Amino acid sequence: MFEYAPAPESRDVVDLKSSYGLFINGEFVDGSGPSFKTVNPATEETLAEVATASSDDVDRAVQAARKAFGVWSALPGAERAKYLFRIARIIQERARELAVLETLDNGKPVRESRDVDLPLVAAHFFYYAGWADKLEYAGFGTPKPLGVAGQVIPWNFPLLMLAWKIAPALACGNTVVLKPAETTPLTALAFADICRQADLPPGVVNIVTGAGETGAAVVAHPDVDKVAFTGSTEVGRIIARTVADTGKKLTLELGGKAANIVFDDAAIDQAVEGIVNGIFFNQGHVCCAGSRLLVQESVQEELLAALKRRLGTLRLGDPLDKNTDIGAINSADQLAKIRQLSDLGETEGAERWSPACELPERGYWFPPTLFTGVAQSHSIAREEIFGPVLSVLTFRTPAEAVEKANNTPYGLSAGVWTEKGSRILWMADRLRAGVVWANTFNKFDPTSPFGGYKESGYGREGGRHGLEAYLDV
Ligand code: TXE
Repeated sequence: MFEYAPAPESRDVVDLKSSYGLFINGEFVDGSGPSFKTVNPATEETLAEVATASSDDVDRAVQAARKAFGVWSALPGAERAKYLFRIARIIQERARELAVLETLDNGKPVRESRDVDLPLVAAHFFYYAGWADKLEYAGFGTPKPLGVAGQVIPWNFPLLMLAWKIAPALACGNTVVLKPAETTPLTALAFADICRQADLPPGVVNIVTGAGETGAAVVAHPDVDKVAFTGSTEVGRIIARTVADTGKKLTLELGGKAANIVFDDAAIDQAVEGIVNGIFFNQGHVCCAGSRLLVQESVQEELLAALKRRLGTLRLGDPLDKNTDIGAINSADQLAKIRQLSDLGETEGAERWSPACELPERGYWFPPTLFTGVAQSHSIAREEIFGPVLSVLTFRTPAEAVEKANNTPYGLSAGVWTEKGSRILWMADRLRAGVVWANTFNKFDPTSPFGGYKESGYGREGGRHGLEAYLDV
């Protein structure tokens, strides 16, 4: 008889060093700031010591990028494409190692890093490689690269956010100084190694690790021409203020509080899968997560019963186990934020529910959680929790669904579940969100532009629109 046997992905595929330096001008070098530890959030074990780039180190990285810009931007697009295709192929070849490394540093289930993150990372390099020699056909007139791009990224999709930022920047002829998040620096450093393997000219990509101060030094550097940031709305505001006094170009991709809207004619089983994927994928550490479920009153009972049954089947635990659905919360700080907002949900009067679920003793964990009886004024309906916590609200009419969905300072994404095509179009027209998914959720593709309305930021990444962020046209 077949027995369910967990299949752990081996961490032996990763060659972890005990310490990592900065990647500047094609070399790994020491940082002059104090080093920091990056830990495995599922076990709290230290994975490695990582260098902190001081503002002098950032200056060296920017100067290297400036010097490389002359060479890189002068290459014919077809030559730049060759490097990007080579990088894409190496990513595919090293996908297993990179997926395990991502899971160790981030806590996400290896099934997700292997089947979602890594294929998308490679796809972005392939896609933008294809644009490098066709920019003059993109409808931008005579496109020119901007120069040195300073890019600061978060910890929820470390390598994928790097790909979103680096692939279009390089395709357009820019050079890059990128700062990964301090809790997930390892795959960015592995990417630095891939740049060397691909013989990318030195200085085209520079990786500077460290905390917010390092990011601030990148953003403020006078020789950076373009800033791209993904992260919290709070830091996005600080960056926007810094950049406002300069001639730099800026794209910001910030938080979200997306509504996943289920009408009474939707296929309930399908909607349940979409709701689960919408909020529990990547432990809910997703800017476009469907964190507010808006369900039509007449199907509320049926949908919630089916949803609770499904949540009971989710497996939380070892992220390296290929059967795990919910991994670890990325950091102690993020866990504290999720706990604080969830407790507030109860204090404010919503009803909390989680399936029976044993949490491992070590590491940072939070069970899949559902709040019913949520009012629009509740903090859990307004603030980005960025964890596996779903707030359920109800509506009666499509107009009320639109009003509630748009009642947020954010506007990154939304989902609509209905069998009626006309209703999908009617809703999509009225939802103030950069992406509207119909009968699906969290679907990403390098050909589609992604970005927000309102406090979710400005500018678009992905697709042809993503090129605009890195070109003077
Ligand atoms: O974000 P920060 P945190 C949201 C989410 C989460 C909250 C806090 O709600 O709970 O933000 O997460 C760098 N100048 N999102 O604290 O601080 C920092 O080192 C320049 C949504 O991790 O914004 C890291 O590399 N850079 C989001 C990056 O900014 C600075 C993804 C993001 O960190 C800086 C992540 C400064 N002054 C969090 N301060 C999304 N949109 O997907 C920090 N950084």
